[in-house]
Amino acid sequence: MASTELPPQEERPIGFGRMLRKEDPRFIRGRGRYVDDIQLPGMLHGAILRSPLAHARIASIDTAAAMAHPKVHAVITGKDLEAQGLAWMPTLSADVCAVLATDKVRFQGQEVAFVVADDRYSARDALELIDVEYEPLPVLVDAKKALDPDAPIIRDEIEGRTDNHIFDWESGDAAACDEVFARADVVVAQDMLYPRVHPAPMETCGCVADYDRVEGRLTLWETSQAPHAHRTLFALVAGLPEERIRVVSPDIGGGFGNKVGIYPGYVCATVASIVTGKPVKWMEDRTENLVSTSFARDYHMRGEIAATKDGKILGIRTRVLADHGAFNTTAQPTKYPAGFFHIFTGSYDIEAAHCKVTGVYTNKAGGGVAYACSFRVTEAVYLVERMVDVLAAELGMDPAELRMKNLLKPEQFPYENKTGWVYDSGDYPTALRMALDMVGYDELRREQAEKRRAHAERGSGDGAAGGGAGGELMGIGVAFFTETVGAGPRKHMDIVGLGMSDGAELRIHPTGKAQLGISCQTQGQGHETTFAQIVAEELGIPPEDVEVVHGDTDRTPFGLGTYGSRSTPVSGAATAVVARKVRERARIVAAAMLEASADDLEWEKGRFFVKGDPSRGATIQEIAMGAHGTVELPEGIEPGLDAETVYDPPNLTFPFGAYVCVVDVDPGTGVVKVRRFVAVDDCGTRINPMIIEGQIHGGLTDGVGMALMQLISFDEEGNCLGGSFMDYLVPTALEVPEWETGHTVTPSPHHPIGAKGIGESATVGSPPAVVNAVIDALEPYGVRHADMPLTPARVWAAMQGRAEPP
Ligand code: PCD
Repeated sequence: MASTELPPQEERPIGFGRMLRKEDPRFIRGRGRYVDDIQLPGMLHGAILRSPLAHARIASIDTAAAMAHPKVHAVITGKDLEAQGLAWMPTLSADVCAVLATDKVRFQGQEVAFVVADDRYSARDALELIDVEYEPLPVLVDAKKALDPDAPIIRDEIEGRTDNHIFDWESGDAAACDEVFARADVVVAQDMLYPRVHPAPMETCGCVADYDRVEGRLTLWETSQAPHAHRTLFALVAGLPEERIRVVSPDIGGGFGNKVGIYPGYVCATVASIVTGKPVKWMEDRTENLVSTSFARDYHMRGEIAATKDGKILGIRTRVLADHGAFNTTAQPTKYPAGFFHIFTGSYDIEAAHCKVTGVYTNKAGGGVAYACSFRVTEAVYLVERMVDVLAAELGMDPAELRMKNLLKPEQFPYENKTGWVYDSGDYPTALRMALDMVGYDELRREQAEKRRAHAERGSGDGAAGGGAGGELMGIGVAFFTETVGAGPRKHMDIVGLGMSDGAELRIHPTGKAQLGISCQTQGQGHETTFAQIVAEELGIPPEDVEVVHGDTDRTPFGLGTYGSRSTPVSGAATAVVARKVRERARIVAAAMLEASADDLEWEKGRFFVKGDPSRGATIQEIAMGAHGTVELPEGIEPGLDAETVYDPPNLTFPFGAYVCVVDVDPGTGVVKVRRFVAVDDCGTRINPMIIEGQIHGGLTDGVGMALMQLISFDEEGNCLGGSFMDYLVPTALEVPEWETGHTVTPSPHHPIGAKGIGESATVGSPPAVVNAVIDALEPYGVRHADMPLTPARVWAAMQGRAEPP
């Protein structure tokens, strides 16, 4: 079957397998319901006044003219919020962040005032009537200068603060590293930047806040990847009773980590609703989303790798400077300020590893979220996969062969790496071999050798200036990655004190139809389908008959939300467990119905029958009716089949993959064309291969964007240069090849159905594959590294021996 084909309707799965997404009819008919579709009677509209300057003291704010606008209902400033103790709010990372600036602004685009008007146009018009007097301050843009003694202090509102230092964090064993580096034949080092990028979901962030003054009840429709966590934080921050807060995440137009945090707009809209007594909608525009909401990455890394001369990797160490912007609004489990960066040992059997990460403030938007990445795994994978290629170049070894030599072996699992992660399962060499076979690696290397010969003959040196002289440069990039997804065991992981377990509730109606309530939130991944498939697999109720409820705190059990590819590993496990509980209840009911002992019953998908007499049985639908009907149940057994559970994962899951990218670089222009891309992924048991492929296609496209196009940069004054899609380039079908995907299946031993996450694998694995390919293409020019994004200007500069374009 071709990979995109679906089985015919009569073979559709009652359980795992390809099936069309249950949610798609409403999306393709334009019936999705996003936050901005919500219209409430009497609803007002909010807009945010943002700072044009990156660092400035606020001398005064005059709101009189805006207040006088006939359609304006309220203008809220930091001073107003201060009176309620709401001018600052806690971040997800033990810092505070300004809701509306009081003393000064700390990045361009920071929230300064909130206007509430009859409609969004009037609200925006009135922003221009607010008069803010700023006194400019020196601006800190370069993270490398953040700790200089003469650097401007960004967070001088914090008592006693005299620098821009946020944290130092270490993992691994520095002394053990020193020892292996001392005895290694070869040591290579490389500085690299994983630049600031932005999740840029199709739908920007926004909310509708509706505070009922009589009932004291707040309903908040939000673009949130974590409705339950948001409700708890709203209760803690605003002092509202948690049972009177309902957070609803309706359809979400992409999250990618951008919708994990709580943004000032949500708080302002809530305050505005309390003040005006009316529902208030706030939706940001594209530029607001790009300049003010959570960015990702911005890791300045120095990697070092030590090896023997025949290519056995002995140790790896890295020093990282992390630019967190003006507020530490990154979202990471409390114990790990650098997220899961300490999985930078990658997929290799390494004797010693050490990392040290230093976080600093700069005059940029705060963040450092896991954009399609489980808490900084992306940075870690990029580091190690680039370093392996740098080592291969130094040793003159083929990068695929060097990887094969160092990959963990199947018999080493479960494997504890040198920074304490226990990889659950894997068969790495098989995946790499499959990827190399699929792409025809040896043949490609032959083609490349030929092209390089021709190129050299025609004189590669002046190719750059000469517009195509010497022909195209061909590059082949290999990357192998291991992820750590499914955060996570409560004993190790929490976010602001909330343990990372997830609940699930399963109701079985008398007619045998089911309703599953889950705490995670789909943003496009297709949970309404795949979670129904998990129930179907466990109970034999067709997925069409299982309604999946999510994204509404009033209707679903508590849990930490969707990010870090945790839904399948945690909520998916909860779903399998709760379905098994239902099955065990069904066994007792079936025994009563069949007048047999529960132990004498056997289960086949969807039906219990008496051992040795398959004709005496009851389907799950019959049992459901029986359980709700008048069947006499044993002492102490409650009627019905409903069950609930809370799942605390014993470990994370460790999906992995082998990627090969082929590029052609035009030596005259530096334009990179991705010719082919082969991705072999392993996410353990596959629930819906069609959805998995969709996830991978999307992630690969994102990865090409990061590697070649996307960048949020700033000028010396802190002006954001990536504030629109004219400057911040997101990839389209034109920039990407026809993806070639393959897979292996190595189930997770501790997950009830053996599944691992997949949502972020491709964004994690593809940037190093693309960059490795481009650097490989530039081999005739002696290029060892160039930083992303590898735009034509940067590639061309690298060919001239320069790090940056002029
Ligand atoms: N799956 C299957 N099987 C397996 C796994 C998985 O089937 N084994 C599927 C599921 O079920 C779903 C999906 O697939 O449906 C995914 O999954 P996961 O991996 O678990 O993940 P989740 O949690 O669900 O999700 C999340 C992710 C993330 S994280 C991100 S970024 C992104 C992804 O997801 N985002 C998004 N993807 C996506 N897609 C779409 N469409 N949209 C969006 O937004 Mo972060 O951290 O937030 O940054």
